[in-house]
Amino acid sequence: MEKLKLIFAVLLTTLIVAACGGASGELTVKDAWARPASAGENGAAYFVIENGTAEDDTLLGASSEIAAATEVHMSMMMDGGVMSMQRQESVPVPTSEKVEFKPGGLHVMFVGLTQDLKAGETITLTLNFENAGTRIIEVPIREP
Ligand SMILES: [Cu+2]
Repeated sequence: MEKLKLIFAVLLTTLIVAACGGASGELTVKDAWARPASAGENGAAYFVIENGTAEDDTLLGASSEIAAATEVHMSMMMDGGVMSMQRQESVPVPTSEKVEFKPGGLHVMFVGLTQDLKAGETITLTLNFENAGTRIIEVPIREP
């Protein structure tokens, strides 16, 4: 039953994309980078998601093997000028739109790094999307 549903969803997606010429037809993640940090600290990664498909998508979560937990956060300025971070259960990525993860806004947070993040090295980050599925991205570490 689940399989049938999946096949139907794939067919439907193909039809919608075929019917709508302009878009690139893909969801892409680009311009990824992460801050240098030491084991035991928290780290953060940033990137840009471009939804070139004809359907709205949703980022459902992130995972990695370099930290105790990998969470999607949003930084926001609270009353009194204090920055606060809120965990996001999901992040909408509407069709034909870009969603930027950047310092002071959305980010992927590595809570409790189990290894150092050194500038010049690269880490692997897995992003899970409702429609686009699993995306494994290479994230270079560099100074902001
Ligand atoms: Cu955070």
